[in-house]
Amino acid sequence: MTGAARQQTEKTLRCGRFELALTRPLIMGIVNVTPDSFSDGGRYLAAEAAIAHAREQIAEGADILDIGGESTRPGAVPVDAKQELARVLPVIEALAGAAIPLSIDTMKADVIRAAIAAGVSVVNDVNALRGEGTLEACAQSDVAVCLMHMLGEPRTMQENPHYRDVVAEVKGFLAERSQAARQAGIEHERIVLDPGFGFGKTREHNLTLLRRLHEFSELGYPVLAGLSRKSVLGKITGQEVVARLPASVAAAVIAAQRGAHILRVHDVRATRDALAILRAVEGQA
Ligand code: HH2
Repeated sequence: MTGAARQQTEKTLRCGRFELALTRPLIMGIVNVTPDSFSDGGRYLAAEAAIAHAREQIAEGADILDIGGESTRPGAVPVDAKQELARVLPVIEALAGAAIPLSIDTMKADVIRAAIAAGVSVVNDVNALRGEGTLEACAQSDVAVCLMHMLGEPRTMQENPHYRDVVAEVKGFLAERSQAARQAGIEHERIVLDPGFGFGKTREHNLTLLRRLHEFSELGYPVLAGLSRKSVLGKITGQEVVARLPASVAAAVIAAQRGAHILRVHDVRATRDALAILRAVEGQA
């Protein structure tokens, strides 16, 4: 299943000066420069701490680093572009010469433009480039874009989410957003899609999306899965956010087996080792 699902999509992801082969699942390390992220809020708020954490993730085998200055956890308080940039720009500038692509996790056009100017190669938008000017800001450059599904907005998204058919509806949304990106001039090989685990989804919705993740590869784009430390894992295991490493690694492996091309994780080394076992068993070591 892993190989088959992956082969249906593009073989490479074009992002700025980088071209990433999609022949094995890639690891996107999370660098949160926020006071309130759900799992590591406040830990890396100081730029130096975030930069050191990012360098550690590169040494551990991250393929991409995703830098975020605004929490999107349920109920999170929005920040303005100025504040977000003050958090992320020093980190991007310090890492811009890294050997791997940097991604900016944002929903704002001003942040996208400044981050691209500072050297990011990927724009990861949990709002799927629906915000004013965001599509244009990406189309005018050569960055890759990650388009994610979210029901509602972070403040209210976990208040009784409802779908008739969660896979069909999320797929329909991602098909529409990838079409919009293409029409704006973003080429096929610069687009990644993400079902958005935890963004307006119940435990059952998340489990259905993971169980049927391979169906998202039918859209013809690489698929990103972000399950690391999320509350669905806590609901199943009963573990607090700090104790969700084993569950996160299991979820990453399951996502990879179901065709995920990129895994967005907090714990790079553990995920890398687990994926190495999967590849060895599949005879692709
Ligand atoms: N999840 C989070 C943030 N950004 N981007 C994508 N593409 N997919 C995801 O699943 C995703 C994401 C939430 O996780 P985290 O960054 O750890 O927390 P917070 O939003 O509280 O900073």
